[in-house]
Amino acid sequence: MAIYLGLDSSTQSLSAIAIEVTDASRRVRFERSIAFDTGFPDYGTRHGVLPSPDPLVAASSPLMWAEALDRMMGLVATEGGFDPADVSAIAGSAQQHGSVYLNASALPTLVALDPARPLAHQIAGIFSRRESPIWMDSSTASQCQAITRALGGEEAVGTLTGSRAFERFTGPQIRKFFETAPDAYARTARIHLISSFLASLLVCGEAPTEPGDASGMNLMDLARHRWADAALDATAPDLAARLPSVVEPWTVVGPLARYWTERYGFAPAPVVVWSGDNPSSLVGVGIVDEERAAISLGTSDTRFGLMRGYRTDPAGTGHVFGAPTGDYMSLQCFRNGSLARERVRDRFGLDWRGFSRALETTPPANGGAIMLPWFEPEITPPVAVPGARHYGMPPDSGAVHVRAIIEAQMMAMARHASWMGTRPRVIVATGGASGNREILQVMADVHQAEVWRLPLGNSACLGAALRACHADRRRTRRPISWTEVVAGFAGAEAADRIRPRSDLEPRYRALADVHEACEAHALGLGPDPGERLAAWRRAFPAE
Ligand code: ADP
Ligand code: XUL
Repeated sequence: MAIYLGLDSSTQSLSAIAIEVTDASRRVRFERSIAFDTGFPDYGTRHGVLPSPDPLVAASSPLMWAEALDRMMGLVATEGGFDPADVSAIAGSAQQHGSVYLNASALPTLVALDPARPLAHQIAGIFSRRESPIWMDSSTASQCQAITRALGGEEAVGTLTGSRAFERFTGPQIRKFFETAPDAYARTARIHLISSFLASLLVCGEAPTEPGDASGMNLMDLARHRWADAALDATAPDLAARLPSVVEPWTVVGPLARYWTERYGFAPAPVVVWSGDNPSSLVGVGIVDEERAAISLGTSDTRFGLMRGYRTDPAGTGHVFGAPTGDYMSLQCFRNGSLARERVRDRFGLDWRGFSRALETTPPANGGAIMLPWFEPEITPPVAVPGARHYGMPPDSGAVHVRAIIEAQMMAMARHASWMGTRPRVIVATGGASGNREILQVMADVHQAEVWRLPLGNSACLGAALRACHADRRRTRRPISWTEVVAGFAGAEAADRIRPRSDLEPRYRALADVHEACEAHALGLGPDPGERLAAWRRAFPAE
């Protein structure tokens, strides 16, 4: 029997999933989440983010993430329902792009941790920057411009690193830190991604990163899987010495350190290099070929898929990351995901049941009501000045607003992912909101694809456990194919399938054009879409 532990430090919570894999059976032994806001109220986060007077700034506390890891490892040991010494390997994932800044005392402190005392008490002094910028930060526009200029333009940055320069990406964030706090930058010995920081805590050393998460930094040469000197030079001085190394995604970083084995009774199990939540989700939803795509409805909404060859988005809003399989993955990220849905829910005094009922009682395509739900600055398309925009919307109907936000989110995902070049017949849905079947029906109808819902909603965390399994089997010379790794947990047999209503195809195809026109108008790039909307209404009168 082998038990594999996966951890996921997301925007709002830390989760753990332990799976048991034998030749005959596969099952989940333990699943748990701790929400940061309620589990660690002393840090004062809201939805996992520290309050900031500047709407463009978003940061969180690396010490809180460490404390959460300590508490979760204790829960796995005491409530897992298995002997912690039976855990065969551990891997993890984390929200992407966020960075953690450590001073020179970090390594000696980690090496000397006392298993009798809580982790957070011992490591409070290892940071050269108390707060970590996270993916919701959009305060680095000038740094993005400077990096883009230095590297020869947007296309050049995209081709080299897999993405044009984005505000939330780690490189622009590092440049801002160097520009605004040069002394603290000088005191920084190591800059980690959140994933490599947490893996470093598990091995009490300096964990490397891997191409999946490293490609979210605007610093790695994506084709070569190594830091790109030109990108490092364009970002901050002496950066190479401050970054972790990049290794293959199945690399074992080291054994679980004495702090964890003595404190909680784990064996010194191999710790596999951690990745980002999106690459981890890719295998967590069972995507090991190009035929299916995935949509994650979490704090951010993301649409992603596996890519065998390397191609970038000509429009510049998409990303190419490394995949845990060693291939590439395409990804489109939307910032106004779950928190925007919650805004609409709360504005009309609904709970999630009421939200679902609104979707059931409103007609598909909503009589042409279009909302652009940019409550916060948006990533896709880039919107710096927040504010939801409405076209043809009755102002007071909660039900119409509910359908409008879901349809708009789905149409935006379908349109902005067209560069990926595949029109998947199956979309696997994951993330907190994928528990809502009515939302998934709209997803199926707008994309005209069958939507699969898997039994475990937290695919990033499951993906981490599956990566631990894959790496352990490689390590012990019993290699296992990715198809075999995901079977039983995220394969077709496990899915609840939601079919699209094919009669809605012309209606949504035409509405997507109206949505595009509204988006262009709202961005100042196109004329008033009133006439387009009226024409749509004539073509598809209310039934
Ligand atoms: P993350 O991993 O980014 O922290 P999750 O994937 O755990 O986030 O998703 C959390 C979100 O799921 C919550 O913010 C909430 O809005 C959403 N959610 C939970 N249940 C439902 C539901 N029944 N319908 C719609 N959304 C839901
Ligand atoms: C992806 C992105 C988010 C974060 C948080 O580029 O910014 O999906 O990984 O989940």
